[in-house]
Amino acid sequence: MKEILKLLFLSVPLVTTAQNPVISGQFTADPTARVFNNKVYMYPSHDIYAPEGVRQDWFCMADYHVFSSEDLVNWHDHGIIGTQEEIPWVNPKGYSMWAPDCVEKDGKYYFYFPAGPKTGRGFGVGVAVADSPEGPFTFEAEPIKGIFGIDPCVLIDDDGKSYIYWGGVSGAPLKDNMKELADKAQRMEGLPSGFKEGPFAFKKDGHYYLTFPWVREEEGTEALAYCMSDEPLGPWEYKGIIMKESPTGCWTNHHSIVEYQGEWYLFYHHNDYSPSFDKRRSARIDRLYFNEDGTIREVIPTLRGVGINHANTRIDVDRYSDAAKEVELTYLDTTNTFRGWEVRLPKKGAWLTYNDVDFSTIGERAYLTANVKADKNTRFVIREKNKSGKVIARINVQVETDGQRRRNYSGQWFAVTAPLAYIPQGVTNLYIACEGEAVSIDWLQFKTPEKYFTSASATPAKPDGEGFIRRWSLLEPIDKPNRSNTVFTDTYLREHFNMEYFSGQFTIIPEDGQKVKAGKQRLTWHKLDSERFNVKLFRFADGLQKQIYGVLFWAVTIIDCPEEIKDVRLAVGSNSASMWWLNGEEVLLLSGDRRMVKDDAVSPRITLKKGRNILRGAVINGPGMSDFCVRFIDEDEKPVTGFEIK
Ligand code: FUB
Repeated sequence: MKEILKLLFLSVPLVTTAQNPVISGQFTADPTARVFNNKVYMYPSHDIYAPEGVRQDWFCMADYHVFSSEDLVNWHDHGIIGTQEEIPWVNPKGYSMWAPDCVEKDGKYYFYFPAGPKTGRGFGVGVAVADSPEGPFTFEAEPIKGIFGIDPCVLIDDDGKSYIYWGGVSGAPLKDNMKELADKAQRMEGLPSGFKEGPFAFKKDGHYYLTFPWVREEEGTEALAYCMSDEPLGPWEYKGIIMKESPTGCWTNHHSIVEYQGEWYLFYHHNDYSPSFDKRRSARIDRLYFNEDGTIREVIPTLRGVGINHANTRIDVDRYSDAAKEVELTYLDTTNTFRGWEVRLPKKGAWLTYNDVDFSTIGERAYLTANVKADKNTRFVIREKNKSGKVIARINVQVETDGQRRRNYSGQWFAVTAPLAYIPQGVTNLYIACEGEAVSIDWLQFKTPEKYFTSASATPAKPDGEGFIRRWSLLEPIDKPNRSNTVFTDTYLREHFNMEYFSGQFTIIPEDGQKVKAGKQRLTWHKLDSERFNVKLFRFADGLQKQIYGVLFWAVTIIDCPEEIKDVRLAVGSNSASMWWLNGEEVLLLSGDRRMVKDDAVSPRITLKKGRNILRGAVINGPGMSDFCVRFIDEDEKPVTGFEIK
């Protein structure tokens, strides 16, 4: 069973994205990051909810996962690499698989981990070996002799010698086999007094660094601190703090430091997804900088984290880089914190910034979708970089009063869209500010509309290979509120399609850009070629920022036949109901709540006269998508293609 579960994890990788914490859906504490084969691998410990019968107020961990990423934004979960039940010396009911490490030597990957043993007390440190950083790992039958403690970390020096550090803090050289101590353990000298654990050692520019979580004040919590030395096992000189204690009181912190593609990163943890119990933690990443003399600058934890977000992916602006102090951050759902956060800009002028968004994939005519919540109509602006930066988009948040269309109900989440006034180049920072009443934002996404239409050219078109007519004059949607499509009976449709909405409705041969008045609406005709066999009316309306639901569309096209073509049938599919007229005569009615299906309905036999034939259609829809596909078929149900579309 365990094997099956393991396989399932391996074959259904979880891809998680961006910002801090970097993994959601599961807890990931004590993250050790290593670079193997040009990717960053993260080996965290795996906090879980304690099962019944197991101590509820303590750390609880039963297995390890490994994650990898090429951009520090998208993380791939390679699944479980070891469980407490399968490792020979580990207590299968210990739930004590604490902070691990993994290093590579001569093409083999050595995974080190602490756990409670089957017999005896305390912690031992085990090792497992694999040919790949993702495993499968083979576990040694016994823990490493001479190590009693937690949190192993291994440093491989430039001369190939390896050293292992653990607990608070001891160290020893490792034999070449990486599985045994080459000498006895020694306490590291020169470290500041106070509780320490989770050592992470590394070497840079000839300096050895020993970094560790440290309780520097009585009754305090863990800060991250470091010492430096010219020797791998010290003596050490205390240098300072890398990260201060958690501002929200998470007792532990545990970290690793890694260089990737020329930049340095601090991996650490915080109890973001478990605010009321700090023993369920989640991995975070922030940039780390060195001073010229090799000392480390303090890292200020951010919600934004690291990596570049592509503008066309969902950007959780609640994980902002910086914000005005009145900005409020809350969980979307306190019963499921993994759903993440929402940010509230409570008043006019409240702002936040979100750094490093890449617009290079955003094309012309782009627009923005934002998931928002508001009680009253309001507005917010997105500028490039800062308060006086260029306006990228201004978003009007209209809270619905009649509840008929987009369902933008007060106090509930809904999506709003706005065209982009300006498209930044490359990677830039966003500045978002409220310009009216309070507004909450969950995410933003920039989009370039897929191409559904092009302007019709002057050259006549032909039906496509299957006979579908793709050139049409389409009128912008007429407001025709209907809550459901079930009202579209023959009687309703005859009455409502034959009503006059605009003058010349049954005779007009519209010019591109020609305007008509339908009630209070002033609407424009657009002469278009559809990119697809089905004419996507929904996309037509959406692309023009017009209403998409509860609407009536009118379409006209001109069929030019070199000869009379007898005994053809008009074959139509539409979403939803539609009616079609050829040369002024009704030829087909599609009633009811329809989906668009090719040749869903066919007309009686009709004749296409020599020369110009005017085909006119009207499509009505309540909620949902609207589109149609139209062709003529002959008596053998073959498409008729011997005409031009003008
Ligand atoms: O995750 C369990 C323990 O908490 C780690 O081993 C310590 O470093 C602390 O983070």
